[in-house]
Amino acid sequence: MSFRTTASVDYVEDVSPGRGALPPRARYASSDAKSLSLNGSWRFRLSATADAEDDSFAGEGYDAGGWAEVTVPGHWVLQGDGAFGSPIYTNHLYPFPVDPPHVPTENPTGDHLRVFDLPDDWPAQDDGGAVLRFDGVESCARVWLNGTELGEFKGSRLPHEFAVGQLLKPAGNVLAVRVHQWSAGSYLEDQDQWWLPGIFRDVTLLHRPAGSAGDFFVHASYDHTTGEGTLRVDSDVDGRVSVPGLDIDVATGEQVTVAVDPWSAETPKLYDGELVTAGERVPLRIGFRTVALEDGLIKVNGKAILFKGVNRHEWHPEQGRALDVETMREDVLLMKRHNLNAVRTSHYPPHPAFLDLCDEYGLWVIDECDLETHGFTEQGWRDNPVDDDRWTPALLDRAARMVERDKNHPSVVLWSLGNEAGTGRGLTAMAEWIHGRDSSRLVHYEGDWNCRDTDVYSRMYASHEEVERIGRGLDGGAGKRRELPFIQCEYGHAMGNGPGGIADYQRIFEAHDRLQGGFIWEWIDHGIKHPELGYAYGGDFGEELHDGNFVCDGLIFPDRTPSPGLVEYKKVIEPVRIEGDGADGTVRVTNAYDFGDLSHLEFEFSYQVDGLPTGAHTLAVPPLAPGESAEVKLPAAAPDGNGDDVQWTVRALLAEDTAWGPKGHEVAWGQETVSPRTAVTVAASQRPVPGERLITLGPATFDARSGRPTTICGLDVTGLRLDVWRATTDNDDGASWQDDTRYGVLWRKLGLHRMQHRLDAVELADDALTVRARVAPAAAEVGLRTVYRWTSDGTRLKLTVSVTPEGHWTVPLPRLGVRFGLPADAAQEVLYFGGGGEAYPDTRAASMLGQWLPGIDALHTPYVRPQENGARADVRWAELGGLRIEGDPEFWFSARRWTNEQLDTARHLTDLTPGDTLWINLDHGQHGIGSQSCGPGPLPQYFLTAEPTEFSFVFSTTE
Ligand code: IPT
Repeated sequence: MSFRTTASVDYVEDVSPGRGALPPRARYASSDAKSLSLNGSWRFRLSATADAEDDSFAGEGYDAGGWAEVTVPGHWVLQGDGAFGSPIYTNHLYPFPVDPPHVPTENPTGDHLRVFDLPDDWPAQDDGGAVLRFDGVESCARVWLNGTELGEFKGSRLPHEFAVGQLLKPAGNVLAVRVHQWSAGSYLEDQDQWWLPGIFRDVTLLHRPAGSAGDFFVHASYDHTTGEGTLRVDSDVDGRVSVPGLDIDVATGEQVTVAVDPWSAETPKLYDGELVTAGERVPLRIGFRTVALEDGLIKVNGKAILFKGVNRHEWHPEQGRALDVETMREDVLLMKRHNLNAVRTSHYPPHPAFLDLCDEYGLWVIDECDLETHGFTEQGWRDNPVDDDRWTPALLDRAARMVERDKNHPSVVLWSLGNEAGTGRGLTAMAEWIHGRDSSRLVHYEGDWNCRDTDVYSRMYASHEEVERIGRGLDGGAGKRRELPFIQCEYGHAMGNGPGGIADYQRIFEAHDRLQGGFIWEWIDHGIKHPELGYAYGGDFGEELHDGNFVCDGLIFPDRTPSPGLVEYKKVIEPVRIEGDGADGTVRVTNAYDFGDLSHLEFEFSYQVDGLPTGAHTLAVPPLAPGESAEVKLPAAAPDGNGDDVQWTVRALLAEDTAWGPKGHEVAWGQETVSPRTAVTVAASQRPVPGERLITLGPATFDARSGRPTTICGLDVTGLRLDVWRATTDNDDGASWQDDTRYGVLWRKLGLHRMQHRLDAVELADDALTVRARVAPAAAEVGLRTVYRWTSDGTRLKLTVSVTPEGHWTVPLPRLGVRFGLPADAAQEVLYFGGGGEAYPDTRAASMLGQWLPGIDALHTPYVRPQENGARADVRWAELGGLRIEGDPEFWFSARRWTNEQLDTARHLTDLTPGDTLWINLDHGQHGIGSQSCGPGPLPQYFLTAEPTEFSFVFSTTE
């Protein structure tokens, strides 16, 4: 005999999308109909299973006085100081046994209760109805109003509405919502992010007056050959559509064509209009634009566009996916200020207000459906819901809820079926339905490389070489795919330090028409603010399965501070190219916008000598049309550098305030060296003088036994030696599924983090102190024969390091240089002439030469999981604590209050505590960064190959 005691919760494991909700419809931000926000504090009771409590709490008169409270919108696991369970991060693995549609018995269930009164001015019962709207609940909810059950639904990041008019009372309405963390829907929501149950988007009661608007579809196209826009608003409820700015006043369903300014991400022209039905006035914001697949290209308004995009998850370090509008605006402003023009809403439709902002400020959007079944990859995609007809209604429901909600946004140019869901009939059904419902946009899905259902060939993390091949049309593939444009819906994995190599991708994108750009993975680190750990990531809440800090892979830190990766990306995708062409005093300016000219920019020009600007000039640049270039003569002759570097810098700045950036905001820049410095020479005129324990040479003393400097120019120096180790970055370590070129792993295996320094000789000659050593890891034949040669002219001290690899080196070096310690209080800041901001060989596009004065702490980039960071490129000289260091050639500079080894073992930022030594690295070379935490490693040209090398530094006292 078998029986179940839980009949009342069968819906949780039902593959259907739900019961009782109204059909999906267009979403609009406001209208003259009344609405009541039900956000705020709700009574809350958490149960361990779906059926632990009966539904009596939903009845009127229930006393929930003893319950806890939570804030709606919110996730209960992020509230109550741990009393309500904790977040789980698994990446693509389901955190429960894969037996669809079944979910665990242990199914955290949150009963939410809210009692509300209608405002005094709420219309009377007989004036139409009312609708209760949930904008997002994870993952399954059952709803009651005043004791009457309204229904239940799944589809976490999609809206659900219920008709409630007949149930409302003027006062004391009881709204009860039972939310289950796990449901059949969870199988469709296996996105790489935290599992966060709760009512995490708004709950709103909407009055629906008699004759109010139903669903409506704003069709607003643009004909670039005539400059005219065509508007037609199809509406379930008849009415009129007016656009005063265009003298439009037509009936719904009626088409009108007038001259308009088109909408684009660069020129987000919106016309205010209104849809007026018998019972409601709905403000419209209309953008005219036409999206088409033409000549194998994605064209908007007749022009092929280039996506300079990013994947955006919704994230806030304290609120999780419950974002307020100001946070959304911050994202959009940051994107616009960093030259991004596109967002993929990975991997679900965002809060609708985000799309309003994209319309307003101008961003191309790939709106992605709330669908991912990635965990089925573990079983060869067997039982994948997207290839099982029983699930198709749920998939179609999700597609419809996205398209109907978001169809009136001009910013949305592509619909995406979802992410990482394999292939199957359900996806085809979604694509067919979307194509049929909205022929004005294209359909995207990455998971099917044959592009059976899609209008664009999309891939993720393809190598430079493969992208180039695709660009040349040499990628083979099925017939249909050959005709399609290509995008990388994910590339440049921004986990930790990186991504590297994005400038190289951009060059390839720009070289081939078929390549229409890409979307960096991803926008923000999903770190959770944590009292002891700073920011928590996978495993920090005791999850039995987790993927560590793979959830922290954004271009901005959890607190939305831009990481160096975003600064690099801004430079790589800048819409104006400013390049020198040698010594003849001209600069080449190219307009890399798709639509706009350069009239909104002003150009500023200056020379700098030894990194110090010699005065600013304006540069007259013609208002070039997209794609055009001009050679512009520099308005002044270069100053004489007298042996110092001379560069020019040209900056393109906003000429006026815009919606997203103030006048003077830097959009693009270019820099070129006109004449290089002559490196400092030191005559080796001094003889090292041996003492009992110390050797003196010019301004330095050395330990006689080890040959190591103990003081240089009066500063105590410790531990100076060759250094090849860096605290491996996430991109060095690579993802576990990557091939055998994960150098972070190979370096550690070889022992480069535990190099032994054997002293072979300390030699005193008339003109030099020479220290010979061999630097090598235990158990290996490879080593680096190292010679430190010290000379001095009496005031200055020169160190020349020669390194000769021995044995058979099969890996590049992480870094190559010297490191040493200074007393912790020796310096609080460093003045240097070199590249500003963090840079590595393949992340140095944004490194602008100049004199910079960062504090020591500002030289540390706070990656959520500590790792190598903060190097400054092309440093000619640096001064700190009264010590001046000049390099020949230029060097990489880092300073930190802990050792590389301490950095290497730290798991969280809070593990790093300043010690009594300030550690300086002067590097001749650094290995590239690449993107191997989820993509290809560094390109060969960024390898730091072990080969015979010599470099030198000159130490002196600052003047
Ligand atoms: C790819 C996913 O689409 C994305 O959600 C995220 O997990 C990203 O990788 C890595 O951070 S899937 C990957 C296996 C290529």
